[in-house]
Amino acid sequence: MNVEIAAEVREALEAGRPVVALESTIISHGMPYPQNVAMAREVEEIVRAGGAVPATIAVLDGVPKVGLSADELELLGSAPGVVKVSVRDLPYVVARRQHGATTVAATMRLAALAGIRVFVTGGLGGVHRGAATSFDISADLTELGQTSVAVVSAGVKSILDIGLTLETLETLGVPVLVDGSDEFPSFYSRSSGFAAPMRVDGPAEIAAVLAAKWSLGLPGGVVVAHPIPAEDEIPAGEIGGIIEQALGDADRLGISGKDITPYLLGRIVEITEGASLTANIALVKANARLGARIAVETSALAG
Ligand code: PSU
Ligand code: MN
Repeated sequence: MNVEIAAEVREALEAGRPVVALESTIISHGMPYPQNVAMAREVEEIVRAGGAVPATIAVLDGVPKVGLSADELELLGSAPGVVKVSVRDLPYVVARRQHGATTVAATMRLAALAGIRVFVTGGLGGVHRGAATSFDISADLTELGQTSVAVVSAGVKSILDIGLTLETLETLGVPVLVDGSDEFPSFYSRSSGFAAPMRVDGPAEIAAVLAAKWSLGLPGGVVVAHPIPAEDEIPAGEIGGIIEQALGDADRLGISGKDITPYLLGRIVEITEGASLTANIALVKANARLGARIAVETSALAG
């Protein structure tokens, strides 16, 4: 597949300087316009301020791109008909020369093709509640099992079955690190009721785990769970009922498959009258700060 890497990103990679990949489904399908575009720009700025080069990844006119311009971010955030692209969708949007916003899975794959090892997002996909009958398990997990990229997120939302998601990651051999906490976080909340599979404290320790994994010849991803800052969190007790309400609405409307996650994200923003969006933006920014530091430590170790 022909992947177009922006000059700035290519130069940084060739020189061994830190680069952080960023996904685009969060822009096109995860947040409303215009907050989505503002978030995308600010996150790139945060990565730069942290000493790394940002590389937002998407498919534009059928070309997978690593590193986007401001106009391209605007287009992804505002144009109608941008396709949500997981790994299975990549060949189709490329062949049809469409615009696609890449999920965690597709972004990981394109980041790895470009040689990027650190990727920042908000939340991961996982095992959906009711997966025993729906079989709805995000391809993000499959990809984490095989593609050697570290994904910084605020954990997984309880729109998913968090316990089954953690079990599946264990089966796939994916280390799940939690930065600075003994509990796995649930996106809006610092708590989830599930213990941290592996606690780490700070970017140097995280970079050491990544280096150890890949130097042992263990391919595949690493989940770096970064709890939302305490001042931005929505307590689990508060968001729990809202998530139940959104899940009930999705059920009534018969929404399933690739549409379910975007629907739930949008519905939760509506029900909370924007409070969930404020928390979502805050956690992505915090993840970008951590991700840049991990990329800096990782390139220092490699150099
Ligand atoms: N979870 C969030 N925000 C998001 C997503 C998940 O809190 O924006 C997006 C990511 O792009 C993730 C995708 O990779 O949804 C998972 O979709 P699915 O469950 O259809 O695989
Ligand atoms: Mn799914």
